[in-house]
Amino acid sequence: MKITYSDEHRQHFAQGEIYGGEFVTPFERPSRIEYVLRELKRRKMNEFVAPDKLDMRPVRKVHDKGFLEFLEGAWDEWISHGFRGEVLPTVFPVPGLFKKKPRFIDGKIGYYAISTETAITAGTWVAAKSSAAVALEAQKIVSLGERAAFALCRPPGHHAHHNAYGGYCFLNNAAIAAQGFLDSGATRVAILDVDFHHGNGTQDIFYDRDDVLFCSLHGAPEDAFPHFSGYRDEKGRAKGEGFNFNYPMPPGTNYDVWSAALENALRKIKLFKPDALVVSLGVDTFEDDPISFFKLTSQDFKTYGAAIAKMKLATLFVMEGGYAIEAIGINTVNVLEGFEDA
Ligand code: OKP
Ligand code: ZN
Repeated sequence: MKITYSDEHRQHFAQGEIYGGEFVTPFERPSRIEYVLRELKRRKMNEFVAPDKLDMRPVRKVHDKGFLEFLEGAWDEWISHGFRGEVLPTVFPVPGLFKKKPRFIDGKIGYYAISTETAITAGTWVAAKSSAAVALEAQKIVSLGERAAFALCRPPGHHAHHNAYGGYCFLNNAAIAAQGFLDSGATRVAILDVDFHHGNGTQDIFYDRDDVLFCSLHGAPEDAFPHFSGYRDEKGRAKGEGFNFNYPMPPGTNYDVWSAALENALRKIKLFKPDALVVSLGVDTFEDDPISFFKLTSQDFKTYGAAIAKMKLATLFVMEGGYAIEAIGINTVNVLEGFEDA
């Protein structure tokens, strides 16, 4: 299958994140992508496509205008105050006090951020746009008739809300691609999020809508980031009610349990009769992932790639998380190979 990719992802290379009270190198780092590229090439998956310049129309449909302006201008505004580090939040609105957008940059960061591990740097906006362009290019390839494509996105996207960033995500690549499918003539699009973390941003963006079905398998919010969403009773709102399905699972979850949830989600997707399927492909469900707690083996990735293929849908894989650096390539390409060989 064709793989869309841009090396502009390297423009986003934050130096630090707060983890366990320490300032450490972010788990989400440029080398992740190098490992995926290396493994793709090793297995002769060589059909790389560079993206066109980002079409902002689908981006504006899924993200808030003020939010996009904030992301675009945050770095310049930050340094204009003489700040010398990376853009990090220091304040957050507590429930009940979430009223107005502040004027000063510190306040605005807290207004738009969901969490502290995600620094904005000089190149973040360029990289975030390139990641969305990579997703949209792959969407176009599938809309034009290919059975599947892989968008090698970085930074990831599924934690980015309509109007908020965090969890290493700025623009919601999977949501933008789903919108791209609709704008290219699809009537219904399903998004299957197999990243270890709840796709809170994607859920937020489509929560009121019945044209995009969202299913997410993830670590239960009691124990796992992003902590405040991903419960089973979040089913959608208004017209969107019944078009959102969460599968939270506890620490230690292995493939037996995980694949039963996958089968259930695939059944919902089948009943929805989508014109296209977007897979938010995070491989942080891996047993050796340093920040996650599921127990999938490398072989399991191949098995579920084949299960997704059995849906016989036009399928777009969008890269999300995965932090066991050396295994990311193997696990990601196992999904794609399992899909292609099915
Ligand atoms: C992004 B993706 C703070 C922990 C924050 C953030 C993880 C973001 C994962 N104590 N960890 O879904 O892989
Ligand atoms: Zn994740």
